[in-house]
Amino acid sequence: MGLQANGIEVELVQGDITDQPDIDAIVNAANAELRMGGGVAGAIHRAAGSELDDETRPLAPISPGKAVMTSAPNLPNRHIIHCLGPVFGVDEPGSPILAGCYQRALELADDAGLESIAFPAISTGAFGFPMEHAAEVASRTVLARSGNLQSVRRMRWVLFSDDDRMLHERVFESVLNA
Ligand code: AR6
Repeated sequence: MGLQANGIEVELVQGDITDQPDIDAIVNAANAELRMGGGVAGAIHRAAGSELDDETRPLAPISPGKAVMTSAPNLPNRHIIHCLGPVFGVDEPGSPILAGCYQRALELADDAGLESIAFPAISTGAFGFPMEHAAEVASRTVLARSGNLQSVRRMRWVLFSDDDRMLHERVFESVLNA
């Protein structure tokens, strides 16, 4: 389904973050070492291969709430933006740290002149954030930050299950249409 925030298109789809060929930058739910992991980081590093490790090694480690950008070897996108989300209940305060991830990723994409960016639901897997709470943080950050963007015109959330997509649809609709 399609929503808008300050004239920017916001899409919520069910799918795999490594299969978004019409998007300039995909976001990785990274670990601090920017290495292969489970979930999103596993899928991205598996698809990208060792060329990605060569790029990320000198940029690591990063701290919670931070993001760095690399190229996207062997993927259909121009860039990967690696975000380290907060571990729920450990990296506190969790909500502003998670909001910082989204904000920095949007800034990096915008500074690079990119038109489109696709996010997974950062911190909602291994890092334990409740999905609804994370969706509220993501949608509020979009609402707060989308007015400052110069080049980004399209944002997509790629949710792994249809239940997660429906939950995001409900939360984003209520925040963006309030
Ligand atoms: N495409 C889209 N979403 C996915 C995919 C995929 N291919 N795979 C999983 N998800 P997670 P985190 C969903 O654990 O919580 C890693 O091991 C998943 O269902 O990838 O930020 C890293 O190495 C969940 O809703 O990220 C870190 O150590 C969401 O993406 C740590 O986990 C995020 O799940 C990061 O944990």
